[in-house]
Amino acid sequence: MNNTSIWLDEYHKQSRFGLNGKLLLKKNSKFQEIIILDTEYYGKALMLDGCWMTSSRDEKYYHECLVHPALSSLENKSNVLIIGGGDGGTARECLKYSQVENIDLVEIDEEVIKVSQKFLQEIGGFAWTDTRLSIHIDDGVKWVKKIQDNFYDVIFIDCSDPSEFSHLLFTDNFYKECKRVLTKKGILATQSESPESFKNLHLYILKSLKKIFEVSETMYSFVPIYPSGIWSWTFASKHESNFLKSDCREVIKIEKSCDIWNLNFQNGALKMMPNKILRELNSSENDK
Ligand code: SPD
Repeated sequence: MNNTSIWLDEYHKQSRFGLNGKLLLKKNSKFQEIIILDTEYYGKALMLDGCWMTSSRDEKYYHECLVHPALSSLENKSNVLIIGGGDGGTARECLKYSQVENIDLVEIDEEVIKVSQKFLQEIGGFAWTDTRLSIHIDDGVKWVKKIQDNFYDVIFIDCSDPSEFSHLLFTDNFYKECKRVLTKKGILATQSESPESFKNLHLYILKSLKKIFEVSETMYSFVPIYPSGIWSWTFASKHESNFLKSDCREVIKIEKSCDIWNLNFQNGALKMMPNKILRELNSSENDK
């Protein structure tokens, strides 16, 4: 790759978000086009099939919000499943908890892991060598189908937007399977897209989880490099008591290790549902 700076844009609904930097890698895996751009402001950024996935500067906005509401509130958190998460950021945040004993990271595209280990070390970092982490190259939907009932304390869905190979992660059937394999008080935590740039999909996810689980809550914050910037994470459980209420001896230590998340931030972010989403969520329409 040469040394000249280029602009790379993610196109979304007649808008585009671009980063300027040096192209470190551009290749096609079995599943998608993978690009690494070295930018001055956002650090190294990963683009998959034309969509920005993460960057060393802004990844914490995403990974901390996905992981800590669930893990800080669960009494039992020894057994964790991450679906997707090939850049290692979600695993890194989970491994901050001493009670986490096992993480199965199930990523469909091995190349994403290899590229992240090579170019995005500041994201996955020590997680890749932690013996509590087991990597499985597999389809997350198929993986969950093979798992026995009541097995995982937490499931994190750390996926890209729906595509040919990831759309089944956004279905009622898959959410029901997740519910089956979760322990009694277990939590499903998923990125739930943007209320602005993916409004219909966002509503679909929220409505599905609300219908399938006994309790679900959505948290809003921002991920600067994603379309429209505003993003969401939704948490769901079969068990209502203490849902998302911090119950963790390590919480002060965890808060100190985070750049974005803390309990106050979380409490505010859980109250940020825009009125138009609230209204539609409570209406009967279900438009994917
Ligand atoms: N529009 C991009 C949505 C991507 C969400 N997942 C990002 C993966 C970071 N680990």
